[in-house]
Amino acid sequence: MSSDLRVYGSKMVCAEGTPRPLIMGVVNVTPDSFSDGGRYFDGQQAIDHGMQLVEEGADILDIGGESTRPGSSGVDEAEELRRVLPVIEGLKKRTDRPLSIDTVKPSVARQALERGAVMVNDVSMLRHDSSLAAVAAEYNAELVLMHSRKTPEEMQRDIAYDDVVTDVIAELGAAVSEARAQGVDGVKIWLDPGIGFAKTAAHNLALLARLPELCAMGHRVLVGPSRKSFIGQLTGAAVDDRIGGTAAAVTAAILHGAAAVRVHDVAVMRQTALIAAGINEARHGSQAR
Ligand code: PMM
Repeated sequence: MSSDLRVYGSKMVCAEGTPRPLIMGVVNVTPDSFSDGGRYFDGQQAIDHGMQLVEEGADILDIGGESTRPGSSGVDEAEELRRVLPVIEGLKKRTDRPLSIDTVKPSVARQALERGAVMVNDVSMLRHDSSLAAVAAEYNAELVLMHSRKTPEEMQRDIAYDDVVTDVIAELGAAVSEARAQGVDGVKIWLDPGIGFAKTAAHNLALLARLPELCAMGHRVLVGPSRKSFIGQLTGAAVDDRIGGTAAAVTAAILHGAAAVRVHDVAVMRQTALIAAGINEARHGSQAR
């Protein structure tokens, strides 16, 4: 299986040659992440967890050392590096699956790319430090620009949009221009609506319902609804019990054009994604007749 997402992601081609969305498995090396905080804080546990996700069918592993849970404050660079680098090195030895680094810091991205990561996942959409784009360009890495406002500590306060979908598209558009100006090739850019980042439940639902408008920007779209609060708000389910709600959101995202989903429960979401992709294909097939 190729670790080159230009081939693997852009044409959405799986090993069997069938178009299908990609599954990004989450490897959080943090004591306090939203849904799995502390579980894989130890480096070896995080590596083993990543390998478990590969066995379950993850196409990409996203490794993060800084929690983005609403209300959380950041970690310093040295601590973030201490958390993620051994995990990237360990996973790189054990799998050829593409590795993504979930960071807002250019220095962390650089060190991760040096050790073989091929994707940078920036939840600040270049607002934290726009030179992150130059680092991605230098390594010819994939770059995820995820929509958010403010910092995780403050993002759920005073949330206001004129129209959440048009505002998210405009703000992502500005980030794309910045990334391009810093040398990132357009085909390397992925967009993410940032489910749960400066959004109410209604905003998240609107973004999922109108995802085709975001897809029309011409970049591959990644969506990360996994276990998030809006599922709890709609269903009353506790964070560990949101697999059904996550599957529904994954289905909606894929039916509406997502090229990849970022999830914790890889085996179940892979099955979910394959059914949604099959329905997409059937729809296109029936249009052709
Ligand atoms: N969500 C979280 C962290 N990183 N990255 C992208 N691209 N999209 C997301 O939705 C996203 C992300 C927070 O979720 P977690 O703490 O449960 O991993």
